[in-house]
This record gives sequence, structure tokens and C-alpha cells, in this order.
Amino acid sequence: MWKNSFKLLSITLLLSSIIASISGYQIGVGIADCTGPAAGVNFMGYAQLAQKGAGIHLRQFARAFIIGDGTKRVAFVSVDVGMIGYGLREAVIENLSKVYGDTYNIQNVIISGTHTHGTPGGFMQHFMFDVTVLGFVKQTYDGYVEGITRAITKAHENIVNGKVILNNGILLDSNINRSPASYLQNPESERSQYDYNVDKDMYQLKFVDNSDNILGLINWFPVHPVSMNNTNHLITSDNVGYAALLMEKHLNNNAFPGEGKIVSAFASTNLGDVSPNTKGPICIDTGLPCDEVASSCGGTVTNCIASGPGEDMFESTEIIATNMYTKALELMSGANAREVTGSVNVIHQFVDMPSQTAQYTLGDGSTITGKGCNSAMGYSFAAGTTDGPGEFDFVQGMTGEGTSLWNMVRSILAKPSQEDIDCHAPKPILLATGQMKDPYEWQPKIVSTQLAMIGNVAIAAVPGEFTTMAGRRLKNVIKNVMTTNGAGAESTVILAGLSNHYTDYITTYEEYQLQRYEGASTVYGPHTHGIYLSQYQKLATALLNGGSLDSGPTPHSFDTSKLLSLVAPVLLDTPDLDNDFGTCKTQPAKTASIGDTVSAVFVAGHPRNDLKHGSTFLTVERQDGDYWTVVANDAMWETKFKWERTYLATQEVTIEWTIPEGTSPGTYRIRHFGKSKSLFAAPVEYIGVSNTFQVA
Ligand SMILES: *[C@@H]1O[C@H](CO)[C@@H](O)[C@H](O)[C@H]1NC(C)=O
Ligand SMILES: *[C@H]1O[C@H](CO)[C@@H](O)[C@H](O)[C@H]1NC(C)=O
Repeated sequence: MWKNSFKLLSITLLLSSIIASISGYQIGVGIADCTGPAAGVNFMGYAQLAQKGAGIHLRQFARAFIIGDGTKRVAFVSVDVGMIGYGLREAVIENLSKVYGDTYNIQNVIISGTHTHGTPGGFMQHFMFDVTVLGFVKQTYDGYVEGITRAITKAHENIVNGKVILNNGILLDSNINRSPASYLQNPESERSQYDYNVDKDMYQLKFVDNSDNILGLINWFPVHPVSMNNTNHLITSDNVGYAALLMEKHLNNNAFPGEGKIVSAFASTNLGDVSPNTKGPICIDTGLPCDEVASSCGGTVTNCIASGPGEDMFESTEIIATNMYTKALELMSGANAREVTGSVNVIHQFVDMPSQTAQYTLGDGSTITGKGCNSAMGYSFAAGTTDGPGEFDFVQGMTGEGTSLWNMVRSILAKPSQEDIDCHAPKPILLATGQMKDPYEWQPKIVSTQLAMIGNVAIAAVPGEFTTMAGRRLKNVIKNVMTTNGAGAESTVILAGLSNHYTDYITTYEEYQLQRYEGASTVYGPHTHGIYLSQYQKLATALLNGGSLDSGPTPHSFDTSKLLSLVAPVLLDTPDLDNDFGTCKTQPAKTASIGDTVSAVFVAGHPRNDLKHGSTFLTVERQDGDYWTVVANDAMWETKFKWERTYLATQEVTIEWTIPEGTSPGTYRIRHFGKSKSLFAAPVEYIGVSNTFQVA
């Protein structure tokens, strides 16, 4: 008996060592639609109450990648959302645990938001982040949880043996620094080590099976997905989302969005001070440059707006997306790429930020010690940025007290304590969120920190938006731990931004002093960045030495049924007087050519009656004999789905299709799929169809 077991054990050991050497990693990729309510919910990002959703340009997707080495695994998910909240991640992990036990847990799941500013909000729970969306929106939250869960489930089901390949390269003309004056606060000796004031490197992990067939890609390039500005009301995944769609279309033989097997994410990284609006800011009323530090024109920020490189926001989105896609394609083809080998490891710890003290190195090499503060937002936070200015009389770079109106509002909410004031200096406190408990916690106090390694490639999952230099310093600290622990000189650190938790911005200590928007939004005070430097150093050291850390304190969690919500549900849809739901009120033109935009208007129910995940509100169809072939749906660049309330409960949708190159001539039609709701009844389906039209 003993002998047999021993024999079996040695055979197993022998086998597993052979398998390990020939099979490398276990890799699974998956993509799922996670689009939020298509209309009636405010977008998350610009904090503009007027920016309410009213249709779809590009659907939202969750893209999941599982990488295992036979012992350990890590799941990385990039999601087309503004950011990730603790509750969202917790709910995804809980859902997964019902099927997979503890295979996917708080330790090994990284969920990173792309930071698009064109998607529905209301899923964050912390009051600060839901207030501009009029509170918690359960439908958004459930839609995101469900989509992300499904992407990971699909990735799990697709696991095969494969390899990981790393590449990187420079992409120019696609990002600029939107706070160059802050960047200049970093010492010259440090800045001179870099060619640009933003990172221009795109990092790519390519996943292939053992026959070198591509499974998927994760690309990281630092840029805010704010090519679409705050006047946009159509759901969009913005520049990074469109880059992903272009790549997936290419790799999947023109499959429709989300329907191909090969998945390519363009994930967020140290984009804190990085804008895609490459023409830079000007005063749109006078054409003159804005004030460099205040980002103001004639004393207010409202007219200091950045744009470009295109003529309008759609063209700008397309240009930046195409640049990223083209670069990623070049990296994928493999020159200078290296295969990643070595074990998979991941470590996670929650940290109570206000109670931390850290000793760390500044840009000039000197050492400083400082402590965390209770969370608070500075005055210049309300000024917004040149990608989307604020609405009141705030400017950037405010280190003195502001107007009396805001001082009054502030004192109603919560007066900062003397300790808060001293701790955050030189930041003048607008919102002492750490003191604000009404109606519940405003900003997190306990945050998630996490570090994964695949061989000697580290992925640092950070809970917010690191600026360029803040990101570089963090990467250097981790790389230093790696090289001194024998991981080799070619060790690479990738920063995965807006992961797991959201805590606004993280600037360097030097940048913080100027109190532009990013510094004013660095919530735990001047040493926030230093605390992260020492925390990730600790994570890296523990991970490389096979040690483990305690899980840290438990973050505040919310009962979703008790969260404040001012977004009313859909009670009732009424058709218009003479026409039933689905009636095509305005028919498309009878003939059209490539490049033209064809449109049709339908009597509609509210799009919030159904998220239509994995489905569509519209199709464009071509007649092939007795059949109709779908040539476009609502997730594609060339279509737009626009919703409008025409009278009380009466609504219509306009469907537009810009006929792309390569469309075959023939007979076409547009269909609309919706649901309508009567009082106290569940929504019922209806279908609308337009007259046919000819594409010449
Ligand atoms: C947004 O972009 C459009 C062009 O697409 C432009 O007309 C408008 O002025 C921009 N608005 C803001 C606030 O950036
Ligand atoms: C997971 O949880 C959410 C709510 O937390 C729920 O709406 C969703 O349907 C659940 N199931 C799946 C498979 O995502």
C-alpha cells in the first residue's frame, strides 16, 4: 500500500514536472457585454448633472484573462466603466464563489476600470461618487456585476495550455500632459531621466496557445478616455474601448463586437495627468492660451477646454483609437518581444489609509516621513480639468480659501477639523469627506492594494489614478525589489490603474504642492503617494520571499437596499396617439451610398426596460433572397441609437447607420427591438421595422 502510493506519487511528480516544462501556463480569455441602462442615468466621470445618458454609440464590455501556473492563478479583468468600487468587486467575487468555490477570491481577482467618462454611473456606493449621478442605481450595478461575472466565467471555461509574451514600444502623438505645471514641480534631476512629461510606452501581454494561435492581448497605454467630451449623451467606451473593438474585429475575422473568441483589452494605467486631447487647451471664446496654473480664461475655468486631434469628438476618438490599435498590432507581430516564464503569484492587502505612516524617497533622492490624513477634497477639485471644466467659480491651483458661497456649503456638510487642515496643507479643504457620514460613508478609508507577478512581469493593481511621475516612482520601487531579489534586470512592472477600489488621484508629494485638480483630488493628503510606495514595496518583498501578509482591516460595505437613490424607475411607457410601439414614424431615404448616414425614427418604450446584454436595440439588415442578413448592431461604431422623450411617457428612438466602406450594394432595412411597460406590469417586447432602402 505504502509502496504503491509512493510509486504513484513519484509518477505524478514526474508527470507534473514534464507537464510544467512543456505546457507553461493555463490561460483563459472571455468577453461579456456589461452595458448599463441605455438612457435616463447620468454618466460617471465629468460630474455634470446635465450629462444624462440618452442612447448608445458603443456598448460596454468586460474583458477577462485568467493566467495560472498549475498551482496559483490570477484573473485580470478590464471593464469599460468609469472605475471600480469595493462593493462591485465583492459582488462579482461572491457570484463566482457560488460556482467555483474559492478559486476566485479577494486575493487573486484584479478588476480594472478603463475610466471611460461616457458610461452610466450610480454603482459606486460611496456617496461622493454617486451623488453627481443622483444616488445609487441598482440597475447599473447589477448590470456591471453580471457582465463582469460572465466574462470571468467564460474565461474559466476557455482555459487551455499556452504561453505569455511581453512586448513594449513607443506611441507618439496620442497623449499629452494636462497638468504640465504640476509635472514641473518634480525636480529637474528626476525629469531629465525621461524624454517626455507623459509615458509614451505601450505595454502588451500576448497570450497564445501551444501552437502559437493567439488567444488574447492586454495592452496598457496611459491616456484618459475623454476623447468624447461632457456634451456626449451616448454610451461609449471612448478611445480605448474603440481600440479594443478595432483589434477584436481584426483578430476575429470581422466578428461583431463581443462575439469573437479572441479578446483584446486596452486597460488603464498611470493616466492621472494624461489627456488624449492633443491640440491642448485654449480659451474657446478668444482663442488665447489659458492661464498655465489656474487653467482659466478671464478668471474662470468654463472656457478653458482641450480638444483634438480631430475636428470633432468622434473624429478625435477614432484617431486616438486607431493609433493605439495600430501600435498594438505592431507589438503583436513580435519584434523585440520576449516570452515570459516563471511562476504566477499574487498578493493583496487592505490598508487603512489615514492611519498609515511612511518613510519614502522624493524625486531628488531625499528621504521624507509623513502620515496619511482623513479623506478630503481640495478646492481645485471643483474646478475640474481642461478635459471637462467644473461649473462654479473654482480655478485650478487654489491654495487659499475660496468664495464665501462654498465656504458656507462646506460648513453645512462638515467642517474640517484643525487636524484635517494641518494634515492636508497646503490643500484648502472643500469637502472634509472623512468627517462626512451622511447619508453614509463618502469616500473609502480602507483601500485595496494588490500585486501580481507572472514570472518577472509584475502587475501593480492600484486603487486610483496615478499621475505620470507618481506611476514611474511606484514602478521603480517595485522593480528595485524585484532586481534585488534575483528577478533579473529585465524585470518589468506594469501599473494597472483604477483597480478594485476608487480613491480619486495620486500625485507625487512635489506635484501636490501646486494643488491643481489632481493634487486637490489626492484624498489622503500630501503623503498619499508615499504610503503607496512603501505599501507596494512591502507587497513585492513579501511576494518574492514567499511570505504572506495578513489581509488587513475590512472595508466598509454597504447594504444596497439601503442606499439613497433619486433615479426613479420606469413606471409607464405610452405610445404616441396614432402609432403603436415600434411604428417607424420617419422612414429612411429610399437610396443611399457609402459614407452616407441613413436614419429611421421609431415610437419606443424606455430603453431601461431591458439592458439587452448580448443582444441589441437595433439591427441593419441586407436582403439575401428570402433571408435578411444582419450587417450591423448597436455595439458598432457605424451605428447610433438615440433616445428621446417627446411627451410625458411618450418616447422615440432615432437609429442612424453611417454606411461603411465595403458595404455591398443591395436592399436593406433597419429594425428596432424594444420593450414597453404598462403600469404595474412587466415590460413586453415589441419589434419595429423600417421600409427597405437601396444601397447603391
Ligand atoms: C465637445 O466637442 C464638440 C465637438 O464634437 C464641440 O463642439 C464642443 O464645444 C465640445 N464641448 C466641450 C465642453 O468640450
Ligand atoms: C450576481 O449578483 C448580482 C447582484 O449582486 C445579480 O444581479 C446577478 O444576476 C448575479 N449573478 C450573476 C451570474 O452574475
